[in-house]
Formats: sequence, C-alpha cells, structure tokens
Amino acid sequence: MKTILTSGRSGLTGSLAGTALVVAMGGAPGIAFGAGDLSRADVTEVRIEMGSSGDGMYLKPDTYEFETGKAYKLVLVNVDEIKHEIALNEMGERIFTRKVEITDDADELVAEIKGSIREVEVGAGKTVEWYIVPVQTTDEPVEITCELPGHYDAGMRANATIR
Ligand SMILES: [Cu+2]
Repeated sequence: MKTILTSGRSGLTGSLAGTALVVAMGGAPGIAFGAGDLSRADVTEVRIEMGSSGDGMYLKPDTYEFETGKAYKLVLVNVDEIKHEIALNEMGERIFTRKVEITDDADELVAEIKGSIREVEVGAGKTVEWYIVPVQTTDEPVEITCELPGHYDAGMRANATIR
C-alpha cells in the first residue's frame, strides 16, 4: 500500500481520518485520490425507515451492505408517531462519521454535528441525515438496532455488512 495518501492537506482532521484514507485506499489500490478527495466523494444514499406495523416495529429494509472507503448518506426516516433511534453498535466502531445533519421543515440547516457518533435518535415524523465512511470490514453481518425499551424485541433490528 502506498503511504503518501496520509500526507498533505485533508478536509478531514485527526488520526481517524488518516486511518480512513489508508483503509479506503487499501480497498482500491489502483485509484489515486488526493488526501482531500474523500470528503467530496460521490455519496451513496441509503434510506433507513423506522416505523410500526400491525405486528410490531421495524427497520426497513432489514439488510444493508456497505463498502469501505465509499461515502454514504444514511437517511434516517422515522415515519412513526413515536421517536426511534438507529444504534450502529459494532458497525459504529468501523465507520468514520463525517457529520450528522439536521434541517427544518423548510430544508434550512438547523445543525451539523461532527465527531464520533454511535446512535442517533429521530423524533416522530422526522428525518436526520448521517454521513459516514466505512473504514473497516465486518467479519460477518452485524446488527443495527433501535435500543429504546422494547423496540428491539418488537423487531427493530437489521443486518449490516461492510465489505
Ligand atoms: Cu424504536
């Protein structure tokens, strides 16, 4: 693996960003991105719907696949009348969070939250966007869950794999 990728200026800061770049390039040795390009890479949108149905609660879809080094926007859509959350659990240790973005009903920015994030709660009928870059593969599918009391047992779990 080339090591020049961690040098130079980057839009990301901190050692984890450096790790992300190294891992990203490890997955695609023939492609020469500059160090700053990761934060502007094409973003793949992944919708995660949270809700209730007649026979319980759900995350929809219930299976997700990600690739290391690719940028994703997780669109957390709560269609329910109660709050829910997305807890990445083990997957949370294998991603770099670029930001969590919250906008109001007019689509105006309310907040951008940056740093290491493992769980995001979403109010009833609201949507939050979570921008991530997976940096490490999972050996097997891991569970994304809603950890609010009773919700996991009601069905709020999904499998995620990072390749
Ligand atoms: Cu829930």
